[in-house]
Amino acid sequence: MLKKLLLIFMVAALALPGAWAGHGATAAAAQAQAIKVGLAVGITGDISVYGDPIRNGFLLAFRQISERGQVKIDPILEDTTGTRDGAINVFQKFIQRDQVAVILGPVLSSQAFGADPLAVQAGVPVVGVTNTAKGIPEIGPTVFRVSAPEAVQIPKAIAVAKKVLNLQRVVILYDNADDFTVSAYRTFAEELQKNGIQIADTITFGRGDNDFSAQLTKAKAANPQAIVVSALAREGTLLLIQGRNLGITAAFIGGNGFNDTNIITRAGVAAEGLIVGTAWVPSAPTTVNLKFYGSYRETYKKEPNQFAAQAYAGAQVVAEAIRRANLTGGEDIKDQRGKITAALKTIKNFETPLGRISITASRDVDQPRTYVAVVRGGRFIELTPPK
Ligand code: 1QQ
Repeated sequence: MLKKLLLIFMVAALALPGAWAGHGATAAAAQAQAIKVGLAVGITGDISVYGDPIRNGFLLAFRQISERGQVKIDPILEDTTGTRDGAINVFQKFIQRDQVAVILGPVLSSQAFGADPLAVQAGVPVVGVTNTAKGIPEIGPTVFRVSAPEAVQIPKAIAVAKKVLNLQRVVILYDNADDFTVSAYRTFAEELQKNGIQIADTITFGRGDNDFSAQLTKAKAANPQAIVVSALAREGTLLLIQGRNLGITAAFIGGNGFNDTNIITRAGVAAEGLIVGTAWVPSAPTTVNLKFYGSYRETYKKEPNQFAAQAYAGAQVVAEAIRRANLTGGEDIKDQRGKITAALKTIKNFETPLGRISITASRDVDQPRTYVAVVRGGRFIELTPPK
């Protein structure tokens, strides 16, 4: 099991240039007590493929922020596993035992719907970095997210896929046991209808299933041009592999659950041609993204993915809110939580690897530039429709 990880950061004497250039609160930060930030991540269990890059993104950002020395942050990492109860337990520890000032996470929307209400009740700000279902900020007045919701991403993916594949007829396969996959399924169905694309069949499965041959056989029989899949990574990977083994040649169009390079590694050629809406591409040519991409590869000896980039962005946003809140660490914990909540609302046009993002009046993210990607040659590349 993962031990509680407690990093007490040294404060550098001088602020370094970069995303924080122009702010000179170094002396105040040097005097301050560290502000506790809870990181709720599914490190073990069926969502560990997501948890690994998310943890890495958080820790990389906080290490770089501490090196700049403008805010003093004590990140506390806890494993939620993949369950709703796991997230609830971690939130309880963070709120009561650790007395954190702000929480980043949890990974899944289904976990957020269970755990975020505890934070709302205690007045603790929560910033979701990967929750994309409808209704996340609406959980309560201290809930924010930096992850572009599926309601924004799916319409773009369908519009591009329609042009690229001349899409007229699809089958939908979705996991009816998870809040995010159900929410994304509804958005897919709505969007397909709006675009006049026929849904020849709608077939369900459940999180934890291993054998999808019945569903895939049914899907194949409907002879679609594409199979639209709303799934988490584990089931999504199995669906791709088993679908190709059954001789399905139709394209696969996936939701946010597929935004993971591990799926490509595991599914191999079965992942080729997969189309997804994505909040990040490695090639985004901004200074902050190039720095993130390079330092992630150098630190972890692997490629970052969308989730790592979103975690990094979320940690940046939280650190910036702490800086703006002008905390000394000596305040009452209620005061810290309230001031960080207020400061989060002031984040506008803030430079991250996702581009310049803003927190809207309804505490959702406004991310002007998002992408549609396709797997080609074992990598996600941006997919642009023919003119
Ligand atoms: C959600 C998601 C998942 C794919 C996050 C890893 O988007 O649960 O909202």
